[in-house]
Amino acid sequence: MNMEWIKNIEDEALKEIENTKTEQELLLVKSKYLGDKGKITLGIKGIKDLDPSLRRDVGYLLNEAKRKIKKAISEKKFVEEEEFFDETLPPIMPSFGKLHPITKIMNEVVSLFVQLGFSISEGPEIELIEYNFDALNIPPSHPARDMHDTFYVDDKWLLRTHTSPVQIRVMKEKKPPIRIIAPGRVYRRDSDISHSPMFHQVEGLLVDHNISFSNLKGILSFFLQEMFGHDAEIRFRPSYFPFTEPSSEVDIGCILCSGKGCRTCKNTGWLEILGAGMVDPEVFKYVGIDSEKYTGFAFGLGIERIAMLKYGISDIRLFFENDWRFLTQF
Ligand code: 2NL
Repeated sequence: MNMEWIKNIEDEALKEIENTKTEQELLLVKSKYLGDKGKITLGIKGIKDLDPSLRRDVGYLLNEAKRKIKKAISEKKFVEEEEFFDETLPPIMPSFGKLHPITKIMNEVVSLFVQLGFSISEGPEIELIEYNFDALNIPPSHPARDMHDTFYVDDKWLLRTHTSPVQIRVMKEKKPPIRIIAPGRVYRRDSDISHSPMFHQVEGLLVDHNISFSNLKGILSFFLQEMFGHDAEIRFRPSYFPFTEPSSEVDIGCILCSGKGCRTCKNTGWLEILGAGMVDPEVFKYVGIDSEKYTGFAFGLGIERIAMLKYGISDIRLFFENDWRFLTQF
C-alpha cells in the first residue's frame, strides 16, 4: 500500500460510481470499496501494520478517499428514461358521489308533477296535532292517533304522520286555485321489512272551480304511465279515507310478474301505488274554503314503496343503513 495505490483506488471507485446505471449497481460499488471487506476499509484496517513514519499520510489519504467516495455515492443521480405518453388512451373518469335511491325516486315523482304545473310546498316535520289529525277529519278515536302508531312530542305537537298538514297550511293561507305537491319526511311507530319509523311521502292537492274525479284520473294516469311505462295497466278501486269522499286506491299491473301473480303482488297481479280522492267538504270547512264554490282532489304516495318495487328491494331498512355496497348500485 503506497500513496499511488490509494489514489488509483480512489479514481477507480469514482469512475465506477459515475458509470452505474441503477440504484442496485451503486450499492454493489459501495460495498466493493466501503463495505466490511471493501478496499478502502481494508486499507484503513492495515494502517496499524505500516511503518510509523507513513501512518499519518496514508491515514489522511485513505480518509480523504473514503470521504470523496461517500460524497459521490450520495450525490449520484440516475437519469430517468423518458416515459412514453400515449394521449390517445381512453380517460379514467374520477368517481363522483351518487344520489340516494330515495332521493332519485323523489326527484322523479316531483319533476313529473312540476311538469303538470304543480308547485312544491314544504312544512315542518314537528307539526300541530290539530293540522295532522283534526283538520283532516280524522276523529279523536281513530286508531292512527294511538300512542302506539304516532310519535307525540307533547299534548299539542307530534312528528307528522303524513304531509297532508302542509296542504292544510297552504289552504288556510291562500285562496284557490291551488295546485301543489308536498314532498317530505313523515314518521310512524312501525318497523319491519316493509315499514320504517321515518319514510318519505309525496302528497298532491288541486283545488279550483269545477274539479272532478275525472281530472284526478287524468292527472294520476299520466303520472303512473310516465313513472312505470306507457303500457302499464292502471286500476282505480273504491276505498275510504276520512279526508276524501269519494276515495280511491290506485293499482298498477304487477311490474314483476306482468300480472301473472307472484309473491310481491300476493298473487293478485296488481300493486297498490297510491291513495286519492275528492277533498272532503269537512276539510274545506276547517280551512275556510267554500265547498259550494270549489272542489278539489288530493292524493298521497309512499316513496320507499315505489323505490322498492322499481329496484326490486325486499327490505325497506336497506335504504337507511347507508351501506356503501348497497348505495353504489343505483
Ligand atoms: C295514501 C293515501 C292520501 C290524501 C292522501 C289529502 C290531503 C288533504 C285533503 C285531502 Cl289536505 N286529502 N291527502 C288524500 C287521499 C289519499 O294518501 O295511501 N298515501 C300513502
